[in-house]
Amino acid sequence: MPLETPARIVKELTSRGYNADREAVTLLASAPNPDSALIRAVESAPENALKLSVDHVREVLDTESSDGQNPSVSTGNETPKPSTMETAVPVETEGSVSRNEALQSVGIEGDVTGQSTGTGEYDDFVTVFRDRFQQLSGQLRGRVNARPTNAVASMPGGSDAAIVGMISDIRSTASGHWLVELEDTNGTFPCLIMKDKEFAGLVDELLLDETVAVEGTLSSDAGILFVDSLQFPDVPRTYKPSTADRHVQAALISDVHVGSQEFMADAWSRFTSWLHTEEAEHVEYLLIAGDMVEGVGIYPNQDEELDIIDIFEQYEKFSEYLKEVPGDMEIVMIPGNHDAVRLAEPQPGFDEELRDIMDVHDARITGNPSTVTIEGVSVLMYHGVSLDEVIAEMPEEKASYEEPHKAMYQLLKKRHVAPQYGGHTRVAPEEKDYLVIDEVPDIFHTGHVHKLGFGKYHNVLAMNSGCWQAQTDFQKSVNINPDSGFAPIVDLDTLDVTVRKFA
Ligand code: D5M
Ligand code: FE
Ligand code: ZN
Repeated sequence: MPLETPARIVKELTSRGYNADREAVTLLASAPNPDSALIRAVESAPENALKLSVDHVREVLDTESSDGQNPSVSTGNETPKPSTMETAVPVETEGSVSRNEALQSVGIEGDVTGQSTGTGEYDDFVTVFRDRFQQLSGQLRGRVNARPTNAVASMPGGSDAAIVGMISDIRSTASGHWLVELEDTNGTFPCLIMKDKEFAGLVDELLLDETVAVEGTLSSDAGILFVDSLQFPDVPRTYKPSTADRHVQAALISDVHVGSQEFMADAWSRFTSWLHTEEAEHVEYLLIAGDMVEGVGIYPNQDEELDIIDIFEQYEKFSEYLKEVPGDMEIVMIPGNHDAVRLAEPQPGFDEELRDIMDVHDARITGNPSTVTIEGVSVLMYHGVSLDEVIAEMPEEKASYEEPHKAMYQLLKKRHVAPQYGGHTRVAPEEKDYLVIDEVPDIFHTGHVHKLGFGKYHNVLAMNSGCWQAQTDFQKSVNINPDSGFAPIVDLDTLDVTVRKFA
């Protein structure tokens, strides 16, 4: 497993109380027998040395190659057994790699934290829906010559007309056509999509409450619009994402689930050890898209699978794991549905008490969703609860657990992270709709479904980043087969992705 060798070497060295130069680690990793080389290097290290130098390692390797296999070293096991979390010395800022913190930059927008105004009254729901409609219809208005529904109703029969509205109903007719009711601030209007239209295949992508534009011809009594074209707010096909102007990378992860018996501590520590190696020297950002901990009382009988039953202790343990991340990396995190913040979206970032527990690493804590700009690249971070619904509503080829990024494409197309109201996704009423995707992001990062999948939609990188939890009994019962222990790494200068596996 050559990829993991530097990580194991760093881990092994730190568990023995040593750091090493980056080049020293690389040299050890490339030795014919890294295990024995490492042991010899440690055993022959100068007294009081805290760090193995590259010269020292070179010396060891030279003698090793001249006297062949070193008889004093047992090589029965090719791979040194990684130490357990409890015995590993957390490596903070003194890893073998140093990142240029002076160049790092993070900006945050669209964060509800501290801005929440909702009281939960009916009027607040009206306000948030009006804001959503205003924002999304604004995106569509320039493209069609739309009129309000009540004005369309008084046009002469047979006229051409266009409407921008929210979908309030979708029904199939006896003859297999589709009747879609659109609602705007003036009323509703029925629109008929004939099954033989070339865009009829788009009907199965439609979700209730999303905003679309239609153009067509009115029936002779002006009571219905025969639709000739259907448009989504969408991302322009020609969208040109911004990229970093230096070679710098971000690790995009989510769903750590500390506190669950299935949290994969070994995979996590292999990941964080790897972050200390030369291979990871350009990984300067770690973005975590929610579900830091397993939480309590999230689903029936969850307590039977909890390793830590106290929610605060779960966050304390999580922050210990966070300490393993090199101190010179920037961390940004948002909450998910297992975290101890309100479930309704937008979710504010963690409260003071939890921030205090998690302040070990100076991580930036922001709401779900939020747009985080790193090195000029905007990343829309959203936990992803609505993905379950998109997947449930759409045919397999358009959105599935096997290809979660395709469900993300749908959210980009609808320019809203939770288009359908009233299902799994609970929406909190606010003065503005934080869930609208007002600006096109360069990267869209979600988690929640515990599946790794990524791809480009109109040049936007959509990344669903898997999880750090093995399959739970509960997931087994609902047939969820998670992708655990992967860390997708994004080059911010090209938006290329490399997936690293640590499980
Ligand atoms: O969600 C992990 C995955 O498990 C996600 O796709 C939702 C799914 N899940 C969670 N709860 C349920 C229930 N009650 N029924 C069906 N599927 C579910 P996570 O947020 O990590 O629990
Ligand atoms: Fe999760
Ligand atoms: Zn989740």
